Amino acid sequence: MPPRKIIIDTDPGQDDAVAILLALASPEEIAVLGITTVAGNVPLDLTTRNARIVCELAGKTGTRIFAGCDRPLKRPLVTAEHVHGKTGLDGPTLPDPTMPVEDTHAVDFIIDTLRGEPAGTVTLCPLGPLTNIATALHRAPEIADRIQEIVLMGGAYFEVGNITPTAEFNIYVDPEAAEAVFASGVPITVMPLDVTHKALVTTPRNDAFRALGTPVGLAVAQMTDFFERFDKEKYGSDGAPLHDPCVTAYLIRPELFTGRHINVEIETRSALTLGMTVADWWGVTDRAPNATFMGALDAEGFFALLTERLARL
Ligand SMILES: [Ca+2]
Repeated sequence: MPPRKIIIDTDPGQDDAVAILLALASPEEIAVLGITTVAGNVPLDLTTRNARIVCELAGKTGTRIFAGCDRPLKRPLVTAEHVHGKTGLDGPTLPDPTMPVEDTHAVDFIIDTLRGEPAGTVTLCPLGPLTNIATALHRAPEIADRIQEIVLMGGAYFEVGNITPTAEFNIYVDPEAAEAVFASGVPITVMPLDVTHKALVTTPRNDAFRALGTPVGLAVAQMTDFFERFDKEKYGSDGAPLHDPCVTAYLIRPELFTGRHINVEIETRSALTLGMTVADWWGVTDRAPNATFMGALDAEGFFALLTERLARL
């Protein structure tokens, strides 16, 4: 099988960084056509900068990076420096990036790529708020039929929320964009907090990254050290959840994940539950299924894959 062609849409973020590294380390399974950036964890200038830093860390300076939307569709931007630090990539000390950003806007790149590649051969992998994807679908509705699949990190059902009591960050930041994407008819696979909170970087797992003895292994260990302090305090867990790498791991080893094909709707009006992913896990409505919502993860298999692939960079 030829590698699967993907566009990574991202707001790095330490866990975005690990997701990107995993994809770039896996050319047999994944061909990264481009990385598009969006405002989310930190503002757009920083997410774009961080995407370049990560590609340079991986030694993949030929990767094409496109800057996208700098704010949500209808709301002011909410960021998450309290989790990711001031730069969004706090932890390791990495050099200022020198590789270029493409002149084309991320939304134009997404549209042009989907028009140019054979229908059904390009997968979109959003790791941040869905602003770029929703904007592309709005501007060129015909691309919906050409997208192979959208595999995204966002939402929660049993874990409910992380930025509010009922909402996960990526969906909360741009709920109107999420609503448009979930209504698009494109096949969607969702990695919610229910799964990503099972991808915990325990001390032995982080030691395994560090023990790779490479710049990538050390940087990943330092990134995880930085942002796990937040989750340890908040949840009392053994380590930080690696949210976004669940998306790229799924493309390589889908059998590590199990879930249900269900209806998922996005709350856009309630003050209390704005951005909630209302997931009909138990099938109590007759609303049509529109997403495969993951619920379980083989965490040992996930970390074995991640460590093995990061060792290649
Ligand atoms: Ca992210």
